[in-house]
Amino acid sequence: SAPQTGPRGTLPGGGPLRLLRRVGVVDPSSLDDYRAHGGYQGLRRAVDLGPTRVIAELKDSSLTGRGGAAFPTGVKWDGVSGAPERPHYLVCNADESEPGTFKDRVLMEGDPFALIEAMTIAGYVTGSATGYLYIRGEYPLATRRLATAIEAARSRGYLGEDVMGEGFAFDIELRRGAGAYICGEETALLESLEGYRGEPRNKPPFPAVSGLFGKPTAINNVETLYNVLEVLNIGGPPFASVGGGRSTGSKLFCLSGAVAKPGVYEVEFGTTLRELLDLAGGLRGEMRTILLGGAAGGFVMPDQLDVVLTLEGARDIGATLGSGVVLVFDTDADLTGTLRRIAAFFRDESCGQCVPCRVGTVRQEEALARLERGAPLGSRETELALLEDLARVMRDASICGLGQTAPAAVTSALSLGLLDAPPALNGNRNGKVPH
Ligand code: L3W
Ligand code: SF4
Repeated sequence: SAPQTGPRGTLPGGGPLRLLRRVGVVDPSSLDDYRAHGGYQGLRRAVDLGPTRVIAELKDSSLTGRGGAAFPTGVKWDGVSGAPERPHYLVCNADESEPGTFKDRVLMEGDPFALIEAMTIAGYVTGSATGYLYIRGEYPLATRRLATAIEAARSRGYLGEDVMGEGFAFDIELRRGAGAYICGEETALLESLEGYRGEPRNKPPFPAVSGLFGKPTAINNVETLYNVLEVLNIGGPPFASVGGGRSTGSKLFCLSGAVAKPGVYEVEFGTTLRELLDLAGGLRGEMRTILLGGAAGGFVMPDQLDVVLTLEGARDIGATLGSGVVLVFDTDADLTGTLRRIAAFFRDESCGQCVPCRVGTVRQEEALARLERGAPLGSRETELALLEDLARVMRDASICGLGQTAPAAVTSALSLGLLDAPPALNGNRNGKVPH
């Protein structure tokens, strides 16, 4: 399993670990052990406060969604909670499939009861009696542990018709994905839950208004829900005092590639990228660039390592925190080949519903493959201009985030001149790739 920030139990600055504190400590199969480590105190507090005050705490905390788009959680829950149409639904998006992302897996495998508790709080606050936990099909261990945890919670009255004897009903249905990346897009996920092909819907209406079976639905990423427990644990304003703006609390990052100790690391928002890399034992070899935020993210150059890890800090250098990916390339890495494989990934995973994405992802991959082979149509400059053109169309005219962000890494590489050199000078010396 992945290493975390050490010394165990503390954040780098010495504060207590927030999201990972029970991972590797608690017995993931034991409800009693979970309770002995603070489990179900969040639900107790939520019930004592009542839905309105929990939402106020969440708004005070400025907690934003950790799936990449950073929408305020309190606003989302408020919308669903107050929607007149019934029933309401809760969905946890555990279809973690962004390349280089493995933070939710570590949470679910190591601390599964916390997700059950957080979903129960979400169900209570949004007035949803049913919660769907949609988990990536390729996460068998996490699935088994969650299924065991759901059973245990049900048998002890933490799920069911009368949760903790508090007079509200909530239960969880565990659903496994079948390998499609697009089903992590929230409306495709809803389609999949309803039994249809995983094709995204147009937004608006947002799921908070018209979601599962057309009913008001709160959809949250796994890491977001663990943060809700922390907000209830310490209170909204103290949570908001860490970091600032839309980046409050702590964040999990997934480090891979040319770092000494790859894994999941928890840091408070506001930590610099350099400090995060130091936690992972520093770089392995000489750094060429870092892909920050995932396949839909942007590249960071060696002179930008002091970037502050907040949504705002990443945006200022043309990157994004996305789902927390930090993929490090050394000077031996084959960047053109990697970008071509990212393009192939998006081509493969496009649902094919809209033309800009269905065709654009094919053309993008073809252009990168020609560049990789050193056989451009016309000149390299013509190919680079074509890639820019394709990126504009995909960004502006695709229905969903997949098509809109499929060219992001390519655009970032172009703007930083990372593809300017022909392949032989572009790090394609020994075929070594970071993953
Ligand atoms: C109510 C409004 N709700 C927006 C909700 C919306 C959704 C959330 C964000 O994600 C990210 C991208 C990549 N009333 C609302 C509203 N909402 N306005 O807020 O919505 P949106 O549409 O801005 O983004 P999105 O399409 O849900 C795009 C990231 O996803 N990504 C991949 C992520 C992969 C993982 C993973 O593997 N775990 O997270 C790829 O693009 O960072 O920022 O709930 O309904 N007025
Ligand atoms: Fe499907 Fe791509 Fe269009 Fe999204 S952008 S709906 S994945 S074709």
